[in-house]
Amino acid sequence: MQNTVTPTHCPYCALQCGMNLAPAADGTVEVSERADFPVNRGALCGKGRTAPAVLASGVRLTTPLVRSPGGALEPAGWEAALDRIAEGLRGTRERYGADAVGVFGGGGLTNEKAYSLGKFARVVLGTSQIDYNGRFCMSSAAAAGSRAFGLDRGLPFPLEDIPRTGCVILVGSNPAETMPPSLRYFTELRENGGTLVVIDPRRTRTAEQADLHLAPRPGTDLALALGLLHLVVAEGRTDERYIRERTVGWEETRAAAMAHWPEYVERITGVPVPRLREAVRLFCEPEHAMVLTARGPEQQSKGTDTVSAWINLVLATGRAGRPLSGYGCLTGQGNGQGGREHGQKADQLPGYRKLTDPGARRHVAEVWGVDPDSLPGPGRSAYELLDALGTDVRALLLMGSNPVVSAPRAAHIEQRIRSLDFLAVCDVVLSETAALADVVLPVTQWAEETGTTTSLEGRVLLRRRAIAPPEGVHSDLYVLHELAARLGVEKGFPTDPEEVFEELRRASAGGPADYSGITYRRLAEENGVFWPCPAEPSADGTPEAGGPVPVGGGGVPDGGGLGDASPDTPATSPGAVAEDPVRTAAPRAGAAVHPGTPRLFLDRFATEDGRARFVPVSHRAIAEEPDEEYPVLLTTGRVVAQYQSGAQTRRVDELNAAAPGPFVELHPRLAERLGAAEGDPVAVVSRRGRAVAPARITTAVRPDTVFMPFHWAGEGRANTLTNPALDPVSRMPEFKACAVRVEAVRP
Ligand SMILES: Nc1nc2c(c(=O)[nH]1)N[C@H]1C(S)=C(S)[C@@H](COP(=O)(O)OP(=O)(O)OC[C@H]3O[C@@H](n4cnc5c(=O)[nH]c(N)nc54)[C@H](O)[C@@H]3O)O[C@H]1N2
Ligand SMILES: Nc1nc2c(c(=O)[nH]1)N[C@H]1C(S)=C(S)[C@@H](COP(=O)(O)OP(=O)(O)OC[C@H]3O[C@@H](n4cnc5c(=O)[nH]c(N)nc54)[C@H](O)[C@@H]3O)O[C@H]1N2
Ligand code: SF4
Ligand SMILES: [Mo]
Repeated sequence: MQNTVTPTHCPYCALQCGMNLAPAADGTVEVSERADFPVNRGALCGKGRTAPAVLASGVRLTTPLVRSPGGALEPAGWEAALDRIAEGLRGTRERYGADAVGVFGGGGLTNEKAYSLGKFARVVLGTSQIDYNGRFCMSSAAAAGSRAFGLDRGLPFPLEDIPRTGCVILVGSNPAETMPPSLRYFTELRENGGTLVVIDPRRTRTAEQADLHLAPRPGTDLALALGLLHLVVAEGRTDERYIRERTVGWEETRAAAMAHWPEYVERITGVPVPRLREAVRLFCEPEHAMVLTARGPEQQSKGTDTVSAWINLVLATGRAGRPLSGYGCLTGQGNGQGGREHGQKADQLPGYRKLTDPGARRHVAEVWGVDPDSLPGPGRSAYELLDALGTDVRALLLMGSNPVVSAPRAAHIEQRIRSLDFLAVCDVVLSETAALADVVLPVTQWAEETGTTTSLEGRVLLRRRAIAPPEGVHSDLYVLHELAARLGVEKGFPTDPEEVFEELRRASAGGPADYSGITYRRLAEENGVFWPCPAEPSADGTPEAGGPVPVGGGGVPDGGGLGDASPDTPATSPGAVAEDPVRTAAPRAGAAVHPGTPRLFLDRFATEDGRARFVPVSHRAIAEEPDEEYPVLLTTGRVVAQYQSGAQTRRVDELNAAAPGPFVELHPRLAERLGAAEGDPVAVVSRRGRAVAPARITTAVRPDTVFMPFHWAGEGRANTLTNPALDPVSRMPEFKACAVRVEAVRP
């Protein structure tokens, strides 16, 4: 493998750009263009291009660290560090019970890691207290998608459909900064005569490319979508036949929308009625159209209802489950899609199964070789879990997140983390959260290990190992294997990712996210495979995908449930593939393999009766409206050159040069009132705390709103300010809107 070029994928966002890696003289790797991967066709953003910088030994962790009696983190051997973790977890369980031990995962972990982490929590620790950072990401869209369509796959169609639709409404999404190579799809859409509508309180680099930009007040997308639906009805633009044949629940939804008059919606959102009408015209006139949401409308305490309102608009106009049309969510993290399917979520088992479903418990318990009754029930959501640290949950194993920077109300969460009896963190660098741990384990990174991710398209991809890790660094799978053994479970936690994947195939078989027909070999040959991809039984009844599904361990009950949906889970539109007019993955000649499912719902939705569900929703205010004391709205988000909590990208010189630190984006009118000039430090104060960062004065933001990126720790940490008010369904915190005041900082 050494000295050759290895085709693989970027370690960062959900676009999962293809890239080639070749070993470099300094022991790291060089990134080069991989033109054969269709999604990015060789293009990379600065983060992907510079990712190898984090492999360098001066930057990353290369030895375990254990906190000494004196209180400092000191280098230690693996055996001692693993023993210490096992002791910390076991001791807590013995004293306080299994649910006093928590696990926190991440949507950046590969499918194999996410799967093993969920299994480790339920089988080895016996705890219900596991959740992950994806709760902070796309959980509102996932909840709304599930309740409308019976299934949550972020994009039910590939990105390549975008240039051929007629209109895209992009709601609270800034791909120019967050997924630059994907902008091509929107540019091509416009070149082909389609239109782009962007809805964002800021005039972002994405909004600058739109035919129409609506800039609502943060937190009012629900009213905006209802106003558009009102106009659709009033202007007679509904698709009555589609509504009759493919949906249920229209009457109530229609009534709810009719209560949201355009003038009322203008008052709530600040978007003038003529611009609402223009958006409706652009969306309804072409034959095909799409709505895509990202974190703007989703990271709200009513994010689920907000996404439902957008889905209602798509359904009422007959756009879901039809070629070149539909609703999609642009998932964020590298494995944001797969990471939410295989069991690191509080309420979930692999294959996107429900932990409360007796049939799902039986199936997975059998694969795991355990008694279904031994599996714990659902636990707390991410914020609630972090909030319980030091009280109900006294020890934590954390893998793939940096909540000290990225959790809402971060000063409080930092204090909860500090109050733990025991904290173990696996990371590639010493993040702000790892720095608080009792034990830190240095783990391998993307270029040093093999594993699968599932991109925002629902395309399962193979990341391949290109170089050997430094001595003294092991994989997350090795960590789980060793800890399981120390806690009395000798088998079931292999360190070979392909072996884990083979078990994941069986565990997911028959579930909504069915991976049973996918193999590493197929992934290598086919540039990825879209799920669901069941292992279809051949004529003689033996399951036969790119290889038989091995039945070791518990096994799949008499080969059943593989091709067909199991009785306890809804069918996932098996007919869709045959209907697919523009299928990308064709079955290989002669082999009875399922081709994968690039496009979902073309025949039927994944609900019991095959129809989509309208969900009647009404506008409600954000959890914390501005008042005299806190008169301004704060919203938060991203810049192109930093990634998430910045744990990785703040260690890359080139990225720091481009985005050196936090800032507060504010309108000239607000700046003038404060007497703040460009670059002056300003303080942003909320009921949770105070953050200070230089002013960036721009007319791109609404005068009633300030914006801060959340990539930094310390004084400029945006999450010191954010409000952990949770969505009642998805448990998503309100990252995108809270009340603040802005003050000039005098030296
Ligand atoms: N450079 C970079 N790229 C990334 C990441 C990163 O950290 N850095 N993270 C990855 C991940 S995990 C994710 S989830 C994605 C996120 O990708 P995006 O969702 O595109 O990113 P955000 O900047 O969080 O939010 C998008 C936009 O929402 C707007 N917004 C704020 N409040 C509201 C509101 O109330 N309504 C509406 N309609 N819009 C609002 C913001 O102004 C912002 O421009 O990016 C991925 N890609
Ligand atoms: N104010 C505000 N806050 C937000 C958001 C917002 O828009 N506004 N967005 C939210 C969203 S969408 C997200 S996704 C979260 C993300 O926030 P975090 O969960 O903090 O995400 P990362 O910074 O990517 O943290 C990943 C950590 O895992 C490490 N890591 C990377 N790969 C691996 C691996 O394979 N194994 C292990 N063990 N560790 C690894 C990295 O070095 C890093 O320390 O932030 C949320 N917080
Ligand atoms: S857009 Fe995302 S996947 Fe592509 S290179 Fe940038 S960070 Fe990596
Ligand atoms: Mo995210």
